[in-house]
Amino acid sequence: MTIFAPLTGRGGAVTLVRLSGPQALAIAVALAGALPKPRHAALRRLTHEGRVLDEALLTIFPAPHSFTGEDCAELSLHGGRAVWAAIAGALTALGARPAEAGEFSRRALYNGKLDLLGAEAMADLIAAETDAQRAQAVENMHGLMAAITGWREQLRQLIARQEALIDFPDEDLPPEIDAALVAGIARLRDDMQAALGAAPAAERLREGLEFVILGAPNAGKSTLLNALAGDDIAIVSDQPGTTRDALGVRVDLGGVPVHLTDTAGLRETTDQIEAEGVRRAKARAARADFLLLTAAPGEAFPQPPLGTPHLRLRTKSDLASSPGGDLALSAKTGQGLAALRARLIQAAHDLTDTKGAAALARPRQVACVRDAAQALTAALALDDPELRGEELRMAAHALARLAGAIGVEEVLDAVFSSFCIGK
Ligand SMILES: Nc1nc2c(ncn2[C@@H]2O[C@H](COP(=O)(O)OP(=O)(O)OP(=O)(O)O)[C@@H](O)[C@H]2O)c(=O)[nH]1
Ligand SMILES: [Mg+2]
Repeated sequence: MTIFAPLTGRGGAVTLVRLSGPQALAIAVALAGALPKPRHAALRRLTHEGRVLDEALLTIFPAPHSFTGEDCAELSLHGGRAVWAAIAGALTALGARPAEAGEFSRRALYNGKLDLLGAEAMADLIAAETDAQRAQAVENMHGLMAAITGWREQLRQLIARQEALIDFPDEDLPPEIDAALVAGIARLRDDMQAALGAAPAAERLREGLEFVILGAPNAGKSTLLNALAGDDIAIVSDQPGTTRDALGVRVDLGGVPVHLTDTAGLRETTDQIEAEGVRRAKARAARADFLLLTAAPGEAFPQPPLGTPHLRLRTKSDLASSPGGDLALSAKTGQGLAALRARLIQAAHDLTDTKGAAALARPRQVACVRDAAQALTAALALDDPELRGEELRMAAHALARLAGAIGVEEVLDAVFSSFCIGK
């Protein structure tokens, strides 16, 4: 079936429409007359049932040299609802139907124009809000598949060598060949472990980080949130216990998207609403990627949950200097704010740094690599060539699932449902 959809959003001066499928070129002829040379744009008057609908640039991409791998035609129409409605009506009358979300990409995948990892990365690229997210997604569009293809090739060779060994009777097994095989399996397993170690950083970058401001009532938490957001988000007052709800704002820290949350001041209280605020503050702190612990001069810092990276910020430094803490801040004079921002950017980078390892940014990808690495670890614990060969095949199976070479149907809906129409 031939499908069509606008590739551009509403409201622009131009609407770019793609038509893909077996009838794409015939429909283009019916609408525009003579076709231009492939991949050369030409101005055409679009007519249907004797009515002129628009004047548009037409470009054709005969199969297989198109995004979907099918015959495609693209029309750059004048923007606006009426033009789009007229063209969509004509295309439908000529036998095409509107594309579903992600349908172009799905066809590209079936036709070998796009691989599963590339499709996932493309979805991430379209969703990227900051520069570091964009960079990771662009790199993953080809880099991830290249890394996984390398692993699959190594594994294929290991399996071939293992199978060659199966034919040797036990007593004749050449020990140096077996040792080389074991070393090869261990190396591949270590590569995968490195990628798994970096995966939390890749996932954090894809999803954004959670930074939480924590401290006693009146420590200056809401003032700090407003200063970092550059906006008047949270109510500030000299009354302790002002903030009750956890209040979030998205900030871009050196290209990394960070959700920064202001919380209720931590204290024992009989006020039920405030107590709920304190409970929420602690819950946010427990799952934060990074904590900004605040304390006014002379007061104690809250205890961070074990293992959560944090900075201890001495607030209101214009009022009194006080020992302890990593950084002194004053919202009044601005002291320490630039230094704080630099430290937070550094923390955001550290938390999302994959250190050159393949950036497994989705739980699906992590699960497949974990299965493969586990199978290799199991293989290393086995001496029997047949049993070891079985584990190697399990690892190969996990990597094939990762690359979308098998089991692709199970994940397609999940991947493409996140696409918009026209992708
Ligand atoms: N002098 C001075 N006053 C500050 C500074 N930062 C905050 N304050 C004042 O301290 C008071 C409390 O500030 P908030 O930002 O509301 O404190 P909070 O930690 O959010 O307080 P709760 O929401 O009640 O937990 C307000 O009167 C602020 O104006 C600062 O750097 N210097
Ligand atoms: Mg507050």
